[in-house]
Amino acid sequence: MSNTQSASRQAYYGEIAKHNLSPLWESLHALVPKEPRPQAVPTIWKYAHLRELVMASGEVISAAEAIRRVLILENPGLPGKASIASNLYAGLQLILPGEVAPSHRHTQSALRFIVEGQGAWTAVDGERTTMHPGDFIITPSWTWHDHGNPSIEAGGEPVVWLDGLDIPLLLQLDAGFAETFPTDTQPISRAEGDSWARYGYNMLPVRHEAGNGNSPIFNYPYARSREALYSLSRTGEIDAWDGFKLRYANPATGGYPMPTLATFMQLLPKGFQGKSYRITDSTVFSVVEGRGKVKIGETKFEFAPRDVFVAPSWQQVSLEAEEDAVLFSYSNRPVLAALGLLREERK
Ligand code: 1HN
Repeated sequence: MSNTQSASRQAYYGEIAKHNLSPLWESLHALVPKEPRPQAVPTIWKYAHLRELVMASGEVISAAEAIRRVLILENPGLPGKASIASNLYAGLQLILPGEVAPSHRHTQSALRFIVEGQGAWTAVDGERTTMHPGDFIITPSWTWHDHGNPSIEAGGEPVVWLDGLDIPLLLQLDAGFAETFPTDTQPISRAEGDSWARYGYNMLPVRHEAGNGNSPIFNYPYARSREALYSLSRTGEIDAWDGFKLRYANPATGGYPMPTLATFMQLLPKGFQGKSYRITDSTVFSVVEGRGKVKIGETKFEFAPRDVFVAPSWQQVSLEAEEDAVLFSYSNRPVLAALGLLREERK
């Protein structure tokens, strides 16, 4: 293209910009890529480096003042976006003995995955559940939720969990609403364990009617998930890509626990060398047990218990385990699946 041509094009672009117009042909390839080109980059957060910083947040601010005392895991490819991947939020939340994180609700769906400590509780729409490491807890869209931790005298200890939310998706959709409950803690109307008794045993209340797609179980205890995977590892066939992997389910529908977030747990037996796959759901992993390696795109990480790492959309992923390893993960798979956009390739 000659200089005069280029100059007259620039002048033209300047002219149309005044009328809120822009030339598609300059951005067509970026807007309609041949395949996903995520801005998020493969990243690991090593808990050995993070722990001290998370604990130090307890001296910087109280849970009451912070509302939620959380360090956001921000992808270096998405600076300032409070996102670990294009459509996913992740953070590490600390609650100290004697603290309460006050009750509120919002349209964002949230999951908690307990990383360290136990005995704290979360209340969701009238029922409390006690946290243990490896438990997966949900607070569906628009449910009241508050968290608390017993005092030191009552045996409380610092508790840290990974928060996973669909925040970037709801921002994109301009669908965020939030409200604060008038008191710090919400009234409790059902005994702890009520929802587990009704929905946790492959049985349902006789007149149960499927609701809005959110699971009626709100704590999926680690002991049960771990037992399922180890049982499978003794009797079932291993998957060459995933090891032994199960998806968490809404027991009333068989669907995902919440409409925007899928969750998984997998066991990679010692010596496992997984084949490479790629999939269009960006996935956040939290290491529960064991050490190993993960290759995401061209990047290789060593992982250890409590580390968090992210595999953005359509990056080749392969997993290896030096010792039995258990990984929790979450993704935006339900959204992609509902829109017919879930693609997977297994080599
Ligand atoms: C939230 O409500 C929690 O309830 C954690 O623990 C993290 C991040 C953004 C918006 C709401 C919680 C959050 C959040």
